[in-house]
Amino acid sequence: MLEQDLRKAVDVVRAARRVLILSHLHPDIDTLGSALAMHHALSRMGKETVVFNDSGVPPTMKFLPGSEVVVTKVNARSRFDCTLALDSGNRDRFGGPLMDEKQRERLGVIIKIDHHKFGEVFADIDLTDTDSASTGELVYRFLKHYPVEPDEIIATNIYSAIVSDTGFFNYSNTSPGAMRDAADMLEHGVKPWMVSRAINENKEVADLQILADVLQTLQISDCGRFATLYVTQEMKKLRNAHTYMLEGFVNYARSIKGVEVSALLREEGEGLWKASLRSAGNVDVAEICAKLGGGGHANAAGCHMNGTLPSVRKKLEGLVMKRLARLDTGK
Ligand SMILES: [Mn+2]
Repeated sequence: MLEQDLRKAVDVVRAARRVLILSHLHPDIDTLGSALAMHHALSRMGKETVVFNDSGVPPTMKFLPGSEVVVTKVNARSRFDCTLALDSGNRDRFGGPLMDEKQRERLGVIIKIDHHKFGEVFADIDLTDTDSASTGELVYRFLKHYPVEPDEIIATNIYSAIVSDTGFFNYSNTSPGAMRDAADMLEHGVKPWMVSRAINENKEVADLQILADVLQTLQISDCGRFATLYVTQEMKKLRNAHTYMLEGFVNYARSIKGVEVSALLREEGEGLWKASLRSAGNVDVAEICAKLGGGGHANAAGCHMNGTLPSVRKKLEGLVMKRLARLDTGK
């Protein structure tokens, strides 16, 4: 992220009266926490904000303070001085008003704040920092330019964003900066055990039932380094399970000794699959997903794929094996 772009964006937001805040489809806690922290801070600065998410807030994220302000429709006549697009590098992933070129004018200056690799150029000001573990940290850095001290509401949203994207400081993206920012949030009133309970210990019976079903689909490559799980629409229907319940399932496959890459294949439609990949650290799965039109981080990435389940799995396995072979030969 360029310091001069950051300053420009800070000035644009300072001068803005009406701000549209966008978070990505099928939201995670980083995108929503970032959006809500931004909303609270800007509201306290006297600005009018609209917080939009095309998929709405999943029940598992309603604990984020202020989540009730999120709307799934933006009035077609509203105009904004600026629009903040948080936590995705792909314009398509925001849905809603960003999708329509004709509506672009009413969105004002578009500012992207993100930490994903291989993002597209769609914003007027791009504040992407791929070294940041979460967008929540970038929002905190941004807000430091204004005289608003984080209160418990802002702090809880930023803290939740950081812990969710670092897996409670377990993933390889965990950095001194992420921990320092999280510690700052504790100074501003966050109760970490409450966030942990809200994220980890708030399950429905169906959550465990669908997990049990999905674990049955585990398949490991002959070499033992690539593991897949899948979930069909039929399986979801049987348990009355929602997509948000599948969050984190892919990590079970990665947790097996010797597995370097895991994938969860989720059926989205006839022959259409959403692949979520996780790496144990050596293989850059963002690179693999970028080849298939997706994106993400080195250790967590995703893409869409077409075909039958065996063909999709075979294609992924081929790409993973190629990467592993290159690693083995040190190229
Ligand atoms: Mn993120």
